[in-house]
Amino acid sequence: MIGARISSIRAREVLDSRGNPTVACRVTLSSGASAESMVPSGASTGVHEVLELRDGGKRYGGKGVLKAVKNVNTTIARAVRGTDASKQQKIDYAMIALDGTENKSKLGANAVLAVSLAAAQALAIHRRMPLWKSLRKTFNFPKAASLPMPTMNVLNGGAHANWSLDVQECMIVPRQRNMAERVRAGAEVFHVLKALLKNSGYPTTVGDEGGFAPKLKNVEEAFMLLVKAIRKAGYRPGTDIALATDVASSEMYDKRDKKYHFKTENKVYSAKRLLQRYLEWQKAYPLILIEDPFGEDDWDSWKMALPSLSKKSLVVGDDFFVTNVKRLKRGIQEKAANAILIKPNQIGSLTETVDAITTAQKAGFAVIISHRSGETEDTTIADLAVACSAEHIKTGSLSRSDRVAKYNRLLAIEQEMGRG
Ligand code: 2PG
Ligand code: MG
Repeated sequence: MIGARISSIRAREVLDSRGNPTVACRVTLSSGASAESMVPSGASTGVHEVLELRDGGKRYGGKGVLKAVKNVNTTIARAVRGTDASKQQKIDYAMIALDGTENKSKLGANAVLAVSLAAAQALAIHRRMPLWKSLRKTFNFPKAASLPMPTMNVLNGGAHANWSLDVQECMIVPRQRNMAERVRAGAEVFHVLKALLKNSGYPTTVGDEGGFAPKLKNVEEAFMLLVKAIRKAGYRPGTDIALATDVASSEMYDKRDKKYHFKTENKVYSAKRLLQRYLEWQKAYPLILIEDPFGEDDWDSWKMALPSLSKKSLVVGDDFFVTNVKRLKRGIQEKAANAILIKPNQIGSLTETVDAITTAQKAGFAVIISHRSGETEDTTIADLAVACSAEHIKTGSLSRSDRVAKYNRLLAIEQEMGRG
């Protein structure tokens, strides 16, 4: 493509929403089109994720990313410069080959993904297209573009909020017809919830993903509060706004006794007993999505639970699949889940991310494009969700610019699609 050759690649160290260093990368094409990406970072990371390269030592408590930055500016830049940015697969596979490891530990997945995203963003500018349209052109997604249903994490727990709740996320899922109405409904419930918490004497400070983090009695109380807030805001629970949860149960699984430890509630569950509790939640609340109900290597429990759990909810693998096609294919074959959470930095390149998305879609799995708990102002996931017509996007609560940036981008995309 004329003018789309990569002429320069330049990475630098910036901060994420938790104040930790992360990689930013600017890619400039021969036409002059130029864009800068920033990569996110997780806290409750899956053991099977690719490696995020950190410097160690004293700077930033060991979390510096100068090694990853250097890898971009030297090794990767030398290999990728001159490549046509419309050949995303070629760029990504060149970096994968250069790295040569299973988990991108040589160059760092944060280095590789930063280049991968920036190349796609610069190409969109070169093509004079919004990113979602350009991604569709590059990857030829089979389904028509569509706006995802947001899953909004308004009550934060687990590792994101100092274990105020045993489950990591209690989310609301506005189901209105268009994005502007979904964002409005979400924000209205968020503010009603804040008032409810305040009136009951709970703190209304927010956790890493912008949701409230009160120390509630148990998960049921969290769901009850959400239903109350939905009603009070003038919406019908289930019909207008449903519920979702990320149990993030790998954080609670103990390999020694093979049980799930709800530390805050002081309860211990076998997988069978835990499934019973999930089924009770489904009976009492409009719970349409359950993420990581079982541990990342507890395959038998996933398989045991799917037939009953999937009657009312999407059963979503996050730490379980880690956006990895190999794990996903096993999950499809063994009937372990019916949906996948997609996080580009779990696998480390756009091409591999899209591979996971299309593999999932072919198998009839639902796709949820997701942020990380450590985020930046980069909004690529909003465009990706629309481009591949994901059923859902998970990008936090209705506060903090790192979260709201993605909702604002979805609002802009709705207008770009001529639907705003
Ligand atoms: C998750 C994510 C995002 P983290 O578990 O789904 O909400 O958290 O980025 O900390 O892995
Ligand atoms: Mg998760």
